[in-house]
Amino acid sequence: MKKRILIIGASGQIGTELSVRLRSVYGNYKVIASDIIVGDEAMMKEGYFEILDAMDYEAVEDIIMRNEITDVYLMAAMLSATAEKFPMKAWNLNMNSLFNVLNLAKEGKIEKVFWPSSIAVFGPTTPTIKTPQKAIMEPSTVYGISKQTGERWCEYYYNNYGVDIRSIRYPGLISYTTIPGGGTTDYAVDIFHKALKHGKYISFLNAETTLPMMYMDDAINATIGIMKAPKDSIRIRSSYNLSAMSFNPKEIAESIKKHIPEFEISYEPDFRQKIADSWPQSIDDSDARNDWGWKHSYSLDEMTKIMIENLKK
Ligand code: AKB
Repeated sequence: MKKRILIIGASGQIGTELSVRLRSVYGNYKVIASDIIVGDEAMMKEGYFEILDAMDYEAVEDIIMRNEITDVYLMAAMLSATAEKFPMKAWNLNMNSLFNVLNLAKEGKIEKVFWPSSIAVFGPTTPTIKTPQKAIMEPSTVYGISKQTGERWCEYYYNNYGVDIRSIRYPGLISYTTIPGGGTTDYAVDIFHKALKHGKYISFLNAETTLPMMYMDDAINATIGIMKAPKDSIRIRSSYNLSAMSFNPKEIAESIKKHIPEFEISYEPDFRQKIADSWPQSIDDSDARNDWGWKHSYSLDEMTKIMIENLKK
């Protein structure tokens, strides 16, 4: 069967880079990028792009049938900080978009689904260091509740309807192409822009707030890696823990100072501090490594170098 891919949420931070990479792997004409808003000029120009509302079942069905889509990457979501401000909007977007795709897969209209979960599925009662795949999950954020619920539904659709759903729990993601929107880990992207522009940054998280993080290339490799893995190797159908590095605002500032010695950071924690405090500091991702061969490539200093070099351009 020929592969035809649909990315929903292609204009976002992950969707933009995923579209570019999937087009380079499978060919431009096999990948349809879609979003409710237009995106990065290069991503839009390079291949097919359609405006699509992920919550509109008929529209999602139509684009899938018209393009004979086999694989869907559902990247549309409202992230943690924005979701605290608009709980019902976040719930509706995060859940309805998932049900639309799961139901189309249940009806046999698509073969394979990728849906991202997050470290936000964990909460204040979860062990924070090397958080295991299976741990207490009592998320205290709207976003976390939606992702945890989504995971339960993914597993249910796999167990009861045989839907080939694959998912990973992304940590905070850092990239230079597209600015993230509405997340708690977004400071780790913003800090590079402000360091280069103003030589200083006011962090909305305190100095010692350690969180799991990952350079975007690693996240894209993981996403495509889990989708390419043989069906039998995917033992977990809720979502896999995934890890690369952990750092706090003070540590990323130190890494930036190696390139911009005069860089200064100060701290003014806001409502996002509480969200960050409820999340793990580091993640045990041995199931992903053992089951489908996940491995990361980038460390904090390697990522810093790439971010600074590219943002300078
Ligand atoms: C957020 O900060 O909301 C996201 C996430 C960790 O899923 N980046």
